[in-house]
Amino acid sequence: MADEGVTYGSPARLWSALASRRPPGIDRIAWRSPLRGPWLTSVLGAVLLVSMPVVIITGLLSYVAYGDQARPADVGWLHLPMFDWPADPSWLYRLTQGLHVGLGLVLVPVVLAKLWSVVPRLFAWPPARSVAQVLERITLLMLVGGLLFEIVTGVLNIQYDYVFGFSFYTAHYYGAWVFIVGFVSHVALKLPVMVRGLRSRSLLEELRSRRADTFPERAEPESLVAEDPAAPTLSRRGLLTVVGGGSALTLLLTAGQTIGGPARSWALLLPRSLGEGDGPNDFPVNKTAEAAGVMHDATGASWRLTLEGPGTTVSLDRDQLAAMAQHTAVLPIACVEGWSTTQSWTGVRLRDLAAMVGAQDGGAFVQSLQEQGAFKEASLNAGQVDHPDALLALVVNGADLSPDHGYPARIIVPAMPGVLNTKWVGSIRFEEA
Ligand SMILES: Nc1nc2c(c(=O)[nH]1)N[C@H]1C(S)=C(S)[C@@H](COP(=O)(O)O)O[C@H]1N2
Ligand SMILES: [Mo]
Repeated sequence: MADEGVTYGSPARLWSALASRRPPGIDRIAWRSPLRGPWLTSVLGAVLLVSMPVVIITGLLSYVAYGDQARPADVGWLHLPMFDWPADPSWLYRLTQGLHVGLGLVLVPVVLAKLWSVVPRLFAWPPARSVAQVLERITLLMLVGGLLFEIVTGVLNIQYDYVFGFSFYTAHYYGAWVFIVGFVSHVALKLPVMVRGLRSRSLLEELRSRRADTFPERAEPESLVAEDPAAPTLSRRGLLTVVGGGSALTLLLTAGQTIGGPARSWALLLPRSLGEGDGPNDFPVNKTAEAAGVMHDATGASWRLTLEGPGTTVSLDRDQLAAMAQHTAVLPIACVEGWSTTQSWTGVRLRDLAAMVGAQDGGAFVQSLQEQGAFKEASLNAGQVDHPDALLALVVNGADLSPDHGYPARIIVPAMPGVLNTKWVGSIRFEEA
């Protein structure tokens, strides 16, 4: 229908109708930084282009490493080509998950700077000029919305236990795919623009330039360059230094948990890395025995380990376990939340326990004395049961496990996500191959 001479019949008319309906005040928002421009955006984009795939791939690998515990379990065609997560090298999950969380955090300042560099686009009017542009904007919404959602859920997950009303895993997994679609589309659409932007100036020269010789980039129609630039308050070098400094500070505040020792107290962004326990048991605790509701008498002299196999069931007390062949291995606990700790564990090989009940080459299902909570049980794959360093540990660093670290016995398997290293083990069912 006609309205001020405009009909909405064809896309072209829709765009021009949009153009004439500017929201009041939108012209008055002035983006005047002389630093904004295609070169700056391209530099930040290039950093994200090489680093984001690492965050994406290590995140998806973590989903694979969870194996049968992967959550959400039922993701339809988003289910990954699953493979059995290996038990070698022992630092594998520590590396992949450390990269995922560490790089994810370190890139936050770069992401914020990139968003700042393109923010005038958000307020551009008309919001769309063509069908192609509408589609592009949808991918941008997926890119930015998905990424901010992943940052918020990821950061909250390493700070607090279960602050969500929904499952972290489910939210972070679906959010990841929204982001991935946005990321891949954005790269496909913008790669040539980025390459052109990078070529428009010399990085070395920018890194040498001071505020006094900071001028806006060459303005082209529809470019990010301010029409009415203000005087610079910072050089491009200064801006990149602030962003890089922000990333370096983030690294400092997270890496302490991996470096260990006194550096652990700097790890403000990974607060669970702060040590608890005494002497040989002085290393991070994910959940204390008290919080898990594992009562003292259940783990006392009456404790028995139940082993189930294809034909038999065996019950052992702690002295009987301690009388079996003991094996020592130096292995990390690497938590999905990004912290890790490497200790020397001693106990019985899982494959020896499997052999006791006539099981060979199969996986295992471990149950804790803990009655509530998502981590009270875990499935291990065949390679994880069979590895010579895969243990039911009784001892850590030469001393009995403390109650908080899983006394009377806990699982410890190389390269396995921390969450599957079940504490306060009550029973293990060994499956047939
Ligand atoms: N029964 C039980 N086992 C558990 C957990 C738990 O909550 N309950 N937490 C898991 C998680 S998430 C991690 S990272 C490791 C941490 O082991 P630690 O507390 O000895 O450092 O234990 C795992 N084993
Ligand atoms: Mo964990």
